[in-house]
Amino acid sequence: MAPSYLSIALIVLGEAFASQLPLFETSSLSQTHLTAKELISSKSLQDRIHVDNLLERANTLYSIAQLGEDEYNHPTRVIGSKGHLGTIDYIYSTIAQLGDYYTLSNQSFPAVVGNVFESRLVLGSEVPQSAIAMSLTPPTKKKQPVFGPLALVSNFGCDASDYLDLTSKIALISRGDCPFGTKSSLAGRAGAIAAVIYNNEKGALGGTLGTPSPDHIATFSISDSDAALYIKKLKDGEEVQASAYIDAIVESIETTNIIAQTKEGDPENCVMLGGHSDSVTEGPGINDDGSGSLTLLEVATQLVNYRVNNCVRFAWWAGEEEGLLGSDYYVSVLSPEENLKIRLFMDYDMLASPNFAYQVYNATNSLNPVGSEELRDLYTEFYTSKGLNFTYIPFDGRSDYDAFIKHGIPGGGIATGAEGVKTEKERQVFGGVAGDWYDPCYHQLCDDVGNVNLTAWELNTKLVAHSVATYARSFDGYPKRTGIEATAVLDVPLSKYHGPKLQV
Ligand code: DTR
Ligand code: ZN
Ligand code: ZN
Repeated sequence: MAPSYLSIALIVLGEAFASQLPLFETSSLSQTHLTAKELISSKSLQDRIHVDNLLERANTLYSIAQLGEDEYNHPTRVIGSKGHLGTIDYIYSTIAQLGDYYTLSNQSFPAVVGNVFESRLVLGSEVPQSAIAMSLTPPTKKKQPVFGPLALVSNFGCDASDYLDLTSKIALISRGDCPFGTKSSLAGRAGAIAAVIYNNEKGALGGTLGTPSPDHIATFSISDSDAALYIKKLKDGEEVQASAYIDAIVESIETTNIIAQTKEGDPENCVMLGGHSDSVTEGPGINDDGSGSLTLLEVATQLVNYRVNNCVRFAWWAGEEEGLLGSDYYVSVLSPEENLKIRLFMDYDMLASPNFAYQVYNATNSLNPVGSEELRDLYTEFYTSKGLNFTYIPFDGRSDYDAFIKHGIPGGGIATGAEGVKTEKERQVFGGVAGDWYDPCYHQLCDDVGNVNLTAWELNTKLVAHSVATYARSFDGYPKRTGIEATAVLDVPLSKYHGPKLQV
């Protein structure tokens, strides 16, 4: 039998042999060229991961972030910017150039974005240094300073009964018990012209008002210490004059998730992974989350050399920094049937922090969708097999796994740290600098190509390749899906975070 028939016959014998066969080119048969691909294997895919390719992609992404300079005066890939549009184009075209291995789609959705151009708060005769205009805050009236007496709101300001008539006053409200947006709305309904939310924990606050409301008013946050003097004065019956000024815009824009799914592989049993394509306004986001997005791109590029038994679905989310907008939207429009096809979701957000720790989401099946624990253990076994340490981090609602685990889909992921501080013990096992942030350039202009640790990035990309290959090859032994109900209980109060910004 001519070799070409033999080789084709061998291919159709199925996986039992094909995975042991070397790659071979068959001779033409009735003009059909069959190139037999080996079945995906973790080691083989990992061996195709090289840091030079990642670094080249990082340089490309930085150049794309520079497209945002004319509008923002610095590189950025924030949603709505030319830097983000360029990122989406780069991802889409890279996958499209791989031929017809993937079904490629873009999912557009409406996203609310805010920008604070200028703000100033004066309490009495002081300018509190901790004052921050909250994300998605509306401007003060006519974008001009407003003046009025400060009024202390009772309790946590979570009920209308906590508010007296605040007409022409500036509300001073404690953090706690309900989202910042609720406080702003209630203050607005009581007639306040601005609101100041003070921290009930030590330190400055920050945060977002979340989904805009017509009742929202211009809202600042300040630290507990900056508020203390004025709380005392007001409780002592003294009058405190204040002024607030915010020039801001809140608007709805269309933005786009990119989804790429292998055409091969069981479409009823998909392994899904994601990273976010956007950065914050402040900088190019090469680590956050260029590292995750580019890792996905590189793994997707190398995966085309293999056959898969289960489908692999890559997602690049838009609007993560605004509050997980893209992954929230994606999960919200999944039908129950489509939801059940996703066997697990792996979140890859910040894989290369310069002062890294190898961090694994500490999911447990008792608190999270069944299967989250098995995914967690895949990560920890990988690090251990390399003689490496790792630490656990909580499911705190700060990244794109949130919508998945809240809708019954097993989730997990790895990270290398953001504004958390590296401990001495972590320095001993990971190196770096104790007492510094894991990523000292987190959400800053300096999150550029020099802000990635290449050793951590290459290793974590090999781990991502391992996670893809493992499940693309087989779900044997992995828990079946049990339903789409929310079975996740986050390690922190449910509403404290939803995305990188605090909302409570
Ligand atoms: N990557 C961050 C969000 C994030 C996810 N997990 C953590 C843990 C600690 C701090 C931040 C985060 C971002 O997109 O800003
Ligand atoms: Zn991120
Ligand atoms: Zn971020």
